[in-house]
Amino acid sequence: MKKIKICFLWILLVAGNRTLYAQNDHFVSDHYHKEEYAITMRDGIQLHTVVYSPKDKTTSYPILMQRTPYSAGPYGEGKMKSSLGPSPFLMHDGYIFVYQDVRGRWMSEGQYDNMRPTLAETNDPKAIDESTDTFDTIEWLLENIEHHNGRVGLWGISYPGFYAAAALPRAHPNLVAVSPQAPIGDFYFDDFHHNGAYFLSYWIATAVFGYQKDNPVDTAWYEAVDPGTRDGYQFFMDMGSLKNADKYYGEDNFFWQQLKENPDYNEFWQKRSIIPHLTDIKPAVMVVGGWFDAEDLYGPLTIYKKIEKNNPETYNTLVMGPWSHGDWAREQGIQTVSSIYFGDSISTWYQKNVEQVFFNHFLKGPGDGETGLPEAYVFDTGKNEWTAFDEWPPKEAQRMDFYLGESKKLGNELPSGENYAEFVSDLENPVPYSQDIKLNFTPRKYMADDQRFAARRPDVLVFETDVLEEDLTLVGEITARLKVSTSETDADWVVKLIDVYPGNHPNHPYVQDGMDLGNYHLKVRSEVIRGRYRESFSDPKPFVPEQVTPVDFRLQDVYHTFKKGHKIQVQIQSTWFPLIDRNPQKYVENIFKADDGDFTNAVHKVYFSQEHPSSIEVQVLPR
Ligand code: PG9
Repeated sequence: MKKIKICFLWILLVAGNRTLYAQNDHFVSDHYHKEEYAITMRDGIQLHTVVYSPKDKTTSYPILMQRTPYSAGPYGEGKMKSSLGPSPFLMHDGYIFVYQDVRGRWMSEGQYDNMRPTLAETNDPKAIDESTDTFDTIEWLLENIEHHNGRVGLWGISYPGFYAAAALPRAHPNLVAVSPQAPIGDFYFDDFHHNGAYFLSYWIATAVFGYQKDNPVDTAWYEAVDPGTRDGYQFFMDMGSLKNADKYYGEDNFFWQQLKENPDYNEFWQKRSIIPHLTDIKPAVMVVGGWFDAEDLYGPLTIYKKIEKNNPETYNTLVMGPWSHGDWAREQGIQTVSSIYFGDSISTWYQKNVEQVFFNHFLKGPGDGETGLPEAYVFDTGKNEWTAFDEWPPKEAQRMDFYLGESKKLGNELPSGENYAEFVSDLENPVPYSQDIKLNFTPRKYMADDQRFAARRPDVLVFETDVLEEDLTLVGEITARLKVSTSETDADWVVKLIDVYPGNHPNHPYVQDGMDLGNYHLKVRSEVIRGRYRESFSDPKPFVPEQVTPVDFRLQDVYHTFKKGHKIQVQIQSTWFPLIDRNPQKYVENIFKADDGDFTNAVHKVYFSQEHPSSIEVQVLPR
């Protein structure tokens, strides 16, 4: 395990890179020639494909492709794909860049399918999935594009990250390097649901994307349909039950219909997960994600771990940085999420020292496993430094349990005596997920927001350690093990793990207006479970009123040092609005179809006694 700091040398280089980025538009026109093709798949469907080839024909180049539902262009001349274009390092290096509208999207023919299920073995030569479409595209490119060196790479962020991962099963032999970045792994645990709770904030994305071929992806939904307010909290409160959302969606918005008709983790969602198919992987893989990625955090971590488990011989690496969704692909000097500053030029450093090294090695260089990159480059969001691990999570990690206790205490000892804390979960006054809730596309920056406002609400239970006398570093997965009861028959449970800064913590120049870092409550990790799924995501069960019930669930990995002088805090609540929809708290068959009259307040209890202990299980790195 090697620790590295981003040295100030990079400040100088970044200055250079900024002009590098500024050249993008002219650089593309000056150095790349653009062609558009309709490539025929094995079942006769044609996919719109845009190819940018270097004008310098004196040498050959690898192909680096991205498959996307967000339009491959035509875009204007001189402008390669906008926010998800390649880094300027790769652009200057010289590649044949390819962008493709996936089946059924934009200028490609065929029927779109959300997270198209990966084919089971079949003898049907015309059977298709995203892997066969990628295979057929690569075959055509190798046959018809000149000056390639026979090697193909594939990458993409978010949904395009899913298409990169979906090409891994039965990959084309010339596909030698794949980088799924913030990939969707499973729509039931990424983006739209978190442990069964519906991410209402995604509701807008569904409307905007629409998943119809001609839906203008850049039409701001709340400009197209007057919501009557810009206040996201108020808009969703006024909406009431999810079934009232129909008036904003067209009946033909099949994505919304899919969400409404499949509230449980049923076969519809299960067959769309890429996770079970990550076996017999041949290409080299580099998975990239952000610790504060509000959309796809399950995907990168689960895809990396599954490939590692199923394919020990495959080159498979992980990069997890202090980023929200897709930050690493954008050049920005200062890396902050909410008011937390992580460093300068972190994305530029990654693009030059990690991503460019990975692709050049496998697409231009020796192509063996000796890239010089570590198994896992992981950023400590407490110390603001990268660590190179030789496995993730690190094998030296040790389990530690933090028990909830009386007087709001959080400690490593099993509590004694009988005790619990209770609160009224008032659905007319749900706990906001942030203090800044706009009616926007999706809340991409909330995951490092200050949580003081929540800690001071009567419907948020707070437990915290004494001031730490030495640093404590958490790595890997976290498990919440709660003992709860409710006066009603359904409930959501939200757990937030928080780093409480000292009252005199110094500020930095990038603190958001009006914010002060003294006593900042940094949300290191948070997660929710819809209580009906506590035993199974496929088989929901109501609660028995007032019966003490275990609710265990996973919070995604972290790498965070709680420094000496800080405190570790756990917050527990049952609403998180409008990040997730409100649970009626009265058990109904399908919450997407609940009536407004089904919503009822409830008294919830969390127990922390010897007989019914509640705890947070973490993994710590020995000092
Ligand atoms: N994973 C993100 C997303 C998927 C579907 C709808 C809305 C957002 C993304 O691709 O950005």
